[in-house]
Amino acid sequence: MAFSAFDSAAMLRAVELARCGEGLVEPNPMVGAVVATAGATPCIVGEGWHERFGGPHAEVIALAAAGDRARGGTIYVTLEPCCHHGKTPPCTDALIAAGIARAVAAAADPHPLVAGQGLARLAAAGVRVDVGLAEEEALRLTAPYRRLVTRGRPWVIAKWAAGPGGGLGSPPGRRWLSSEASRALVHQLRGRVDAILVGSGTALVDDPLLTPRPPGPRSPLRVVLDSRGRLGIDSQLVRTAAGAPLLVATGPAADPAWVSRIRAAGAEVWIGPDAPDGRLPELLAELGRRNCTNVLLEGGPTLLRAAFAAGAVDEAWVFVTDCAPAISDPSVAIHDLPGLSIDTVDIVGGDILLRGRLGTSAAAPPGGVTPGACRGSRSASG
Ligand code: AOF
Ligand code: ZN
Repeated sequence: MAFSAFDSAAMLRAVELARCGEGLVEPNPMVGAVVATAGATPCIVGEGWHERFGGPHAEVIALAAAGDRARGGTIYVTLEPCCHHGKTPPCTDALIAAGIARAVAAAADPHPLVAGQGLARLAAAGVRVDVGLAEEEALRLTAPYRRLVTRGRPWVIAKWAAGPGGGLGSPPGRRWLSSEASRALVHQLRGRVDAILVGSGTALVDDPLLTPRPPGPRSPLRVVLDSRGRLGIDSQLVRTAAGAPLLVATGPAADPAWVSRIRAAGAEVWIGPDAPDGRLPELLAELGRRNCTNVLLEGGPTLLRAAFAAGAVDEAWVFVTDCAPAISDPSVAIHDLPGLSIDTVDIVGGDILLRGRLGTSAAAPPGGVTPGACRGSRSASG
């Protein structure tokens, strides 16, 4: 299928709109849609995106904006339209009822109740269906959703501060080494993920709160992987458990008296498998069962190394500071990470932020929403 320049522009606009739902729609996918008139000089008559979990889908919002002008027109949508009743009715029915003549989808929906059936339903109703335009962008956009739907585990973002050598995280006892601007960016990231995970060494030495400040669209579950049951009842994490959920993941050898004390303080204790190697993958599977779409791994070096060794990391955020190389653990460096490909390099405050994906992971391109992309885009532009 040859797509026109207008097709491409309309679909890239839909991708841009989809991103406006980041942090608000999960565990649903981010989806954007654009409705255009047909003919030699098409124009966009409606735009929309899935704005929040449980709310209307992108197509329905774009069709509402287009009104009667959708009849005989084309819809560009970043994900195959759904054909099942979830919290909202099937988008395929809405498209057919609106008289859409052509549907262009960037990629299929891996959801078992859709998986090609949405496109088939449209085709059976006489709608011309074209698939695969801007597929790479669409796959990146929905990579965390796809990870959850197809593998039952969340998308894992590993974040660490590194010296110029790129070593994996600062040793315990050193608080954030990067700039104010970097810290603000991390808090933004915290506010859009479902869980924040640290190892017990970091929890003991740094005594962190692990909350997004200021709050973001999501309130992440705070998780400590604490195999030996070392987290103190007087730690900031445990003391704030009543207000911000805390999950302490440990092993079967943990002292039952300690488990009881942690539970009595209002935290949840999850007891994983005996084998330490299996504990992190099992914990991620447990977070997947809880519908966590994105998990942020904040260190320290032991947990980060274990996560990389288990092939559990999908995306990396590395804040390279100009502090002395001695701040970072030289035993593992960025260039040792197999399959890490850096997508973006940004200057943030006084730091360099490298963001990339691991292995074959198709991450959402880091960087979030383009400023202004969501403003005033609902009404028809032509
Ligand atoms: C679309 N357009 O904008 C989105 C889709 O519970 P519901 O009704 O919100 O349905 C959620 C499912 O619908 C989700 O798992 C995925 O398969 C699909 N998401 N589909 O046509 C959208 N967000
Ligand atoms: Zn739908």
